[in-house]
Amino acid sequence: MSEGLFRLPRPDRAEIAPGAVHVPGWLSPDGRRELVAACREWARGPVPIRHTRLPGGGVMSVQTVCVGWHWQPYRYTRTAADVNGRPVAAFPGWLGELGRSAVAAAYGDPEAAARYSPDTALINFYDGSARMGLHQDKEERSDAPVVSISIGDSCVFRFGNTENRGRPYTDVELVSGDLFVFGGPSRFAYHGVPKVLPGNGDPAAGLTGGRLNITLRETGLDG
Ligand code: MD3
Ligand code: FE
Repeated sequence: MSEGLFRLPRPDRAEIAPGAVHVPGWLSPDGRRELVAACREWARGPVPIRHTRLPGGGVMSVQTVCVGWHWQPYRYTRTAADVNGRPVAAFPGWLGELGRSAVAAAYGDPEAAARYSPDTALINFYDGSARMGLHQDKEERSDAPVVSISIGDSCVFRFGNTENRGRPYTDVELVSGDLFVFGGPSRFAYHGVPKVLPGNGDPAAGLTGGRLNITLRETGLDG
């Protein structure tokens, strides 16, 4: 049987912009299942997953839980003053290893991989109607890459420019298991998730509905 008859070809690796590399299907089914299980534990506590409150009084449609450092608009802290005041879960060594293997896969650069030392993970859960508007991530004091892993329902990911929320931007479909690494000139680009695509989730990974995204970052903060 020729799988080419039944599956659209997906490239091994695609550089969407300088330093922005998409690696379709990077995380194995077992890796997805284990990562979903870890995220479920973090979602329970010590700081439960929540809809982040915005300073203007709104709440994000996405639900987020943090590991290593707690992000709230627009800073990182060790304790979650906006949730329950507790210290966030420690950033485990295996998650740093996952980040280094992701950088190696995206860039094919063993030295860039070896020096990557993420100290925070933001875990975002999208139900079918959640979205994330175009924004930049600027709270980190490091220009190290951001590693993003998607599991569950697919989405439209919008990758913009570093100047403003407008065009030009590129829309990319992210599927369960896909890796995206944003470094170099792409590190401070605007980006967002305008749409989750229903009904093509990943039950084998333990997600019957919705989309999970895990981003690893270096905060550049100490202590
Ligand atoms: C490009 N999350 O948590 S991941 C976020 O799918 C966030 O949940 C989206 O944007 C999500 O801040 C997009 C891809 C991503 C994450 C961080 C980036 C792309 C990025 C930082 C700089 C440039
Ligand atoms: Fe972001």
